[in-house]
Amino acid sequence: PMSLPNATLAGTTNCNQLATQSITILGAGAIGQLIYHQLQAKPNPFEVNFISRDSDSASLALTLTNIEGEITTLNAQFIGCNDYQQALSKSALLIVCVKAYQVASALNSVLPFLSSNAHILLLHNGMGPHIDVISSLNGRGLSLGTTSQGSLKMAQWHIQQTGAGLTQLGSLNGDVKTPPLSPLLKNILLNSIKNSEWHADILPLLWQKLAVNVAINPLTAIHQCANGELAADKYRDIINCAVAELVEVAHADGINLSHAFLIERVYQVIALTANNLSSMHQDVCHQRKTEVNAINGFVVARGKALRIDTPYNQQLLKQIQQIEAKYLPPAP
Ligand code: KPL
Repeated sequence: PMSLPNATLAGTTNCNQLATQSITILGAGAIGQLIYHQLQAKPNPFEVNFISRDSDSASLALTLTNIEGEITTLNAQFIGCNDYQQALSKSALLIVCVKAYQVASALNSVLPFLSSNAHILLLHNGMGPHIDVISSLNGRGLSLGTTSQGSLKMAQWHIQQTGAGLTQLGSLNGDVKTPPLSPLLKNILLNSIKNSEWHADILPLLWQKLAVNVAINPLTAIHQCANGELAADKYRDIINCAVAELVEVAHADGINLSHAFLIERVYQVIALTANNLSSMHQDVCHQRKTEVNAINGFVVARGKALRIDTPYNQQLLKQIQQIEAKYLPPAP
């Protein structure tokens, strides 16, 4: 790693600031690995490493095949459970790239050791986990993001970037505000992650992305089809109604969205990703737990809290839960 630039150190008397010198990634799946490669591809004064909660420290070779077909292999430091307390105490930014349903438990297990001025960035499909974790952050900053960068695992430590995609990052600007991400770290993220943008108020954009996932993910998983097949007329009503419910719930939650705009967006994504198998379809095919609770389940739960009926999302949620029940052990 390069040493911290003078600009960062000038006038710094706070030992904590001097001690926070790394960017830590929690979750080494396809997106975590892609972000790692992107952070390492540009000059970066911070050391970038992974936290590995259930194994020993190790240095592993990570390979990326980018969209142009170029191959890069980098040695990445994985800090194992015996060493991560010290590593976390030096972390300036923790990027959480685990599945939506793992966010709360993953974060709770590292928070006691995380530097008190570290910032946390959650990057996952769906919405909701930030509501569960925000009260445990002890004054640390929280940002949220969503990415449609395509990243496919060719092998455990070899990913292929399958699509350029957009990454939208930003701050929470609702009732609960947290300290902002430092300009230095924000610039590092925006310079490293191609096609990324920062929004002062990220929640409306997360709701927009949720509308796409609410429609496409469960239907492709239930009907075991590629995204493109949802352009058929027979899915039009259910897509319209599921998105209409989301618009109503978001509105009651203080976020105004246009149904017509979102429907247009859903059909654009269906066309642009026609050959893709959605993440939920893939989860079901591989008999993995899906993110439905953070997608349709979030609309249902927020709807309940705000006294709005969401029968279409409820039905989609139930159908996915029934599929999962065939292969997942019953919840404790
Ligand atoms: O985000 C996606 C997903 O599969 O989770 C879409 C946009 C639907 C692309 O497949």
